[in-house]
Amino acid sequence: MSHTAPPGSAAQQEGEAVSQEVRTTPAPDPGHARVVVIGAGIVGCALADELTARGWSHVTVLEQGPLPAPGGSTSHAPGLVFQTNASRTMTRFAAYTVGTFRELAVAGEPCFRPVGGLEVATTPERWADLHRKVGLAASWGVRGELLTARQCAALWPLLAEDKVLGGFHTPDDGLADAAGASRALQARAEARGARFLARHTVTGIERADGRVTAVVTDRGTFPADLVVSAAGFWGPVIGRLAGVAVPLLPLAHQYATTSVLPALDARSAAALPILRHQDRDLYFRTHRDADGVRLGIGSYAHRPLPVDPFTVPAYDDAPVMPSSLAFTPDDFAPSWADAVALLPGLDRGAVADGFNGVFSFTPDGMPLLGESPRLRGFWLAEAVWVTHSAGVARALAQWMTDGRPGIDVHACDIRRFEDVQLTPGYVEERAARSFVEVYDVVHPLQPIHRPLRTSPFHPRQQELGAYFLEGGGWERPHWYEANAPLVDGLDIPVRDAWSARYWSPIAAAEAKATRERVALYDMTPLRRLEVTGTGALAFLQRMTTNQLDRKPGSVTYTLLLDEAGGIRSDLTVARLAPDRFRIGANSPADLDWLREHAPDSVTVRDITSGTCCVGVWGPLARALVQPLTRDDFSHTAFGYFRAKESVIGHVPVTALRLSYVGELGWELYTSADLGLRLWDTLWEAGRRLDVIAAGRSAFESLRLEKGYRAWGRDMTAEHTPYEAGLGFAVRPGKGEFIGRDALGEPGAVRRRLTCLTLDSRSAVVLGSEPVLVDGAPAGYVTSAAYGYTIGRCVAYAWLPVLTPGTPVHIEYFGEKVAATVAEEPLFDPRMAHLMR
Ligand code: FAD
Ligand code: THG
Repeated sequence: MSHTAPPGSAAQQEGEAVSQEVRTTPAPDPGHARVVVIGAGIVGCALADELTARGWSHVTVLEQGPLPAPGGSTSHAPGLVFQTNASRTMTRFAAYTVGTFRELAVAGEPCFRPVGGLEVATTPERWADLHRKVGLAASWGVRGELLTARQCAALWPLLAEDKVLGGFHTPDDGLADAAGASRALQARAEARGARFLARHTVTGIERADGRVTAVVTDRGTFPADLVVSAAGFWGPVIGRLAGVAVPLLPLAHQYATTSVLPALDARSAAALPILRHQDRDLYFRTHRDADGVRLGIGSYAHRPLPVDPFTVPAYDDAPVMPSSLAFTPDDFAPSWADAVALLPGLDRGAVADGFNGVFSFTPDGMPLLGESPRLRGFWLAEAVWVTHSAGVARALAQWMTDGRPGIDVHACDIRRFEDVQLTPGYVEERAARSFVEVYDVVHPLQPIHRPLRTSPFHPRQQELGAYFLEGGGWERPHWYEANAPLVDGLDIPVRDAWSARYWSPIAAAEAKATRERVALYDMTPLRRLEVTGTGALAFLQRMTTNQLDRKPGSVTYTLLLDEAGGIRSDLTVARLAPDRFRIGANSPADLDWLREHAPDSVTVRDITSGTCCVGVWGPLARALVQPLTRDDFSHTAFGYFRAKESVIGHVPVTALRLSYVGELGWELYTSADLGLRLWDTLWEAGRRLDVIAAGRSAFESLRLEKGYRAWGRDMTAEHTPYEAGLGFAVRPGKGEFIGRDALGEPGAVRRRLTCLTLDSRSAVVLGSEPVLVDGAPAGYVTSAAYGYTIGRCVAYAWLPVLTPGTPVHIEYFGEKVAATVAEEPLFDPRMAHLMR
């Protein structure tokens, strides 16, 4: 990439003076800090194990039920572990859990049996999805291969071969004994000094000055420096005691056991892989007892059966256990028929036993991890499956120990939710949907049609036929049907069914109009922070990597790093006045991270909701904007990466000259009440230039052509700036900043965020696919989009350092698609489009 060096002052900050401007929370001392873990299910036990392994010597686990089977979800989880997940982090949590459980045994019985996993497809859609899943497995390092129907039947003799199109076999998946593993982990933690107290019901969380101080139980109070709620589906109850929203919904899920099946002999049954029949929301495993072999059948096919965590009976009042509700046979009847259809031999048996087991679901299906921003010292480890338990425990223990989880957790972080996503109605509705979709083929862009947050431009967007998808609670236009006539005559490759979903050829027309004329982009969902106060400059200098000591009116692209040099976020920082900065940020965690470190002389505010932003981009952007303002918007008077307070028509705006799509233009910000007027003013003035509104689909294409990274997808805290190709935003010489000392040499990287182009002009990939170098998996795609200007699909991927021109393959639905390492950026390397 070519980058213009900011012309900022070379003045060096004095290290000492600056460091006083950042509040540093003293790291908890594992030797002295008192940790109270609430709940001794698999998560609490694994956490006690990981904490004590790191030298935490005052760990107390409080459990309301008896030990070792306290009555939570773990007590009777059938323990199927399928590692492959759309999320790389979840897959790695699972792989670590398998590794941990494999080393554990209770009374000579192993806590994990690697019988392998088999997912069968009975519909073409699922069969196609299994091809995609093999790719995910390869991307994340899980062994697996596709099998023919005959091979599936050889592995699972009961299968109706004629019903099956094929299967996905993962030899390292298997069965966890969750209750046994809990015992083994508890024993290991106790041997290192942890204390487990059964029959202690937590009834209160004491706090002072925004910190936890103690946990109150029915049998006394336990002073605590750190508290972790590992209370499973009781999470919201503990959350209420702490004044912290815990966005999960407990739902019952049916699990049945058959009568003894003579067709299954003990020896062959012991080797049967765990089996998933996701087209019918079913999974299977075997159970052996003195009488013979039975099949356990789990079903997600039934109606959502929500449970109010506040009315769950206490252990002694529950008929079986608090997490086990009475079986509802009517709900199971269709699943039984589906099971018999797949495994015809079953019709000689019957359902002998069953229960409706309760566990946690969240609005996005991901766990709830991390320290609450509302209450310091109060951590959550909720909505975690057995499958991910030890991996989650490791990340959390690491996080509590040195402030870094050691793996990208942003999609699991409790801070990922907006306030509006924490309301009970939202949580209940979305969590129930997570239940319904748990085994569905889910497209990465699959929409949720519930307008929640809308920008002031929303009515105009609707008039233009916007196709909306949700992001961060926002309705975001992906393209506008009004632009359909512009598609005529464009040469747009035909797409396969999967990549054609939630996509339209209109995106190509919008991208073209942006490169050739001018387009309006709704940038309102971009998170905006304001940092003010006498210490603001010194504070931001210390928090970020680039030189911000430049004159008011400057805009700087800069990074937030953690102490290990991992990228926590990338920001644009506009210095609007000596003590006033406007930041374009990413996740909600950015706000918390800055607030946590801000000294008293600095105020950090999130101003996203009260404001809005429209990007006016394209070669005609100046022709559109200049007549609307009395300020000089010429290149000399309003340079690239500069900011100005101005007026557009009657609307006061803050204008930033930058563009994530790589074209001339401005981001124009104003207050939300004036947004519609701003949009209309621009739209009216733009008519003579054939201005269009353009959506995120074009935006993605344009930003990838220009080589601009998206935090959370292309890079995370697992990556350093030099690896991510962002060394230009790092000024190690400017003075102290968080992460500086861990950075190393720019040239010393062993992997790189690498730009690839697909060789065939009609091929596309979407992201998360494995990349093969010399035929072997060597990395994975982060973002991908068709580059309409360059006429090829662009894919960014994490790969070992490769020279441009190196041929590679990307595996897409089982096909090996040829691609080539490219010099970046692909579009406008000389910056001619931006510097005019
Ligand atoms: P729990 O095991 O529920 O532990 C929480 C503990 O907190 C409980 O023991 C509870 O008593 C205690 N507690 C709560 N409130 C208090 C309080 N106020 N004071 C003190 N203690 C308190 N996962 C898989 O990975 N694979 C599967 O195949 C699988 N199948 C499942 C099948 C069924 C039928 C069910 C119900 C779940 C299944 N799960 C499966 C999910 C899995 O069981 C859970 O996600 C997991 O066990 C949760 O562990 P936990 O430690 O968070 O919660
Ligand atoms: N607009 C604003 N803030 C933002 C974004 C934005 N903050 C979050 C995220 N998006 C940040 N990402 C980028 C990525 C690239 C650029 C801007 C924001 C960019 N980079 C130029 C380059 O790499 O050549 C310029 C870099 C430089 O001169 O230092 O423009 O969309 N407000």
